[in-house]
Amino acid sequence: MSVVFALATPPAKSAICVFRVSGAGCLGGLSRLIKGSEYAIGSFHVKSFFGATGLIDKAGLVVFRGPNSYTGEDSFEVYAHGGLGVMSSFVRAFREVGFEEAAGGEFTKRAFLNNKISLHEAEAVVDLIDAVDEKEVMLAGRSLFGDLSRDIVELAEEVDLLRVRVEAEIDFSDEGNEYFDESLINDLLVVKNNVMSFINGCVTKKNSFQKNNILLVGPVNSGKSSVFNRLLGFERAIVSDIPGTTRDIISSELFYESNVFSVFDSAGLRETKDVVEETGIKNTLNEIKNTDLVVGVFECYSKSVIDEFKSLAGDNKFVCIQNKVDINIKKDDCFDCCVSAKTGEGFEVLKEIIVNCFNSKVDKKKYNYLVRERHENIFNEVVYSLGSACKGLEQGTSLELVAEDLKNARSGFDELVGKKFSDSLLGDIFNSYCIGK
Ligand SMILES: Nc1nc2c(ncn2[C@@H]2O[C@H](COP(=O)(O)OP(=O)(O)OP(=O)(O)O)[C@@H](O)[C@H]2O)c(=O)[nH]1
Ligand SMILES: [Mg+2]
Repeated sequence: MSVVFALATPPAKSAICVFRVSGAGCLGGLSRLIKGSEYAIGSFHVKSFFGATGLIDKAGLVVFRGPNSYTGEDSFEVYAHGGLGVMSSFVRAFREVGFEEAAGGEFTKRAFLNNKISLHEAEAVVDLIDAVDEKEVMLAGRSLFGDLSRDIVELAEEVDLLRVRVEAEIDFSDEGNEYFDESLINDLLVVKNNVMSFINGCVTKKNSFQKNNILLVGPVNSGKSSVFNRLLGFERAIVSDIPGTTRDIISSELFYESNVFSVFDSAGLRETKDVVEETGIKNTLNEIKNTDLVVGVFECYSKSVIDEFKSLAGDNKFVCIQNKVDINIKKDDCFDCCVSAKTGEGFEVLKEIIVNCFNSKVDKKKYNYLVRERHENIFNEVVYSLGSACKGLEQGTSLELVAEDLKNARSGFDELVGKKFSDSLLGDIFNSYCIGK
């Protein structure tokens, strides 16, 4: 394979930038770049790097010898000063010695092709990089560093053992013997249950990292934008005492106690003849349907008004808060929470209420592994094949068909870890990677 290089850190001014280079022959290019080959494998060195125009930088260097590297190939990493000019100079110098720019995910793809990691581990690498809070890190980390591979191998072996026994039965009956091992049916059910409990311990990104969308709604001027800003901790939305200030839906991310939420501010609802405001109100009404939690912001208590907003929220969770308690009498018994966007009073309680609203069953259940839709589809096929094998044994259908079902189940496990794969599958997986990974 060719020698590829990539900037593994973002192309932005920073203290240090890191380049990765991998591929047979890369160390020859390195000798030209550092004018020598005095380095110990796996040790950190500081070396002068030269391009066609002279010295580029004195930079850190670690050299790896395949197969003891991330990719399984000879490779090296350079830790240079993180200036944009330095980065361009390195890129030029790498090209001059014949290195090619790596595609996204190239390094991990090579690691997979060189049997350094399995396919699902390669997928978990992306999930770990994409993780934006501790919960996501924990789940992605379990798939990457945990026992997922071991569990899959064990289940595949259990299926293999069953198939061997079924095939022995086939040979046996070919020899004219009538004996049938009744325990096979029970053992097959046990394996199927083991597979089912393994699957129950898996969660997809869609379900675990469900978007926590929060929409602030309420009458005009109730202080929605002020509550929005106070939640975020900065002035994102325009606040004014003119009713109908907010027209567009404004959104921002809120990080709280290792949770991430998307919070949306919206136009206050009222009868209006203003065309722009009317559009804003329509947008609010549409957004209510897409949200997970609707937070109604009110200045004072009116059952009919609150009920109206509650009914707009439909099946979505609805939290009703009183704002401006610094100038109004608190109505603790009528609202879920009383706050003042002006002073910040009540916001810790409000954030707790929000977090608890998202403490869904996904959070309560302890999942072992993060999986993808690809895995889910394979799980379905495996369970279907095992079910069909069970039925076949119970109904006394041909043992050849039962063996075939078990073979199909086994092949699903091979697809999971990447023993069986197509080029298009690899393309789908690695195209979502960032350059340099
Ligand atoms: N005293 C006090 N004033 C507040 C509080 N929150 C908001 N206000 C004031 O109420 C007025 C309206 O605030 P906004 O946050 O713009 O209200 P809004 O609900 O977004 O208004 P629209 O976008 O027009 O629907 C502004 O003058 C704010 O300064 C509060 O907690 N206490
Ligand atoms: Mg507003």
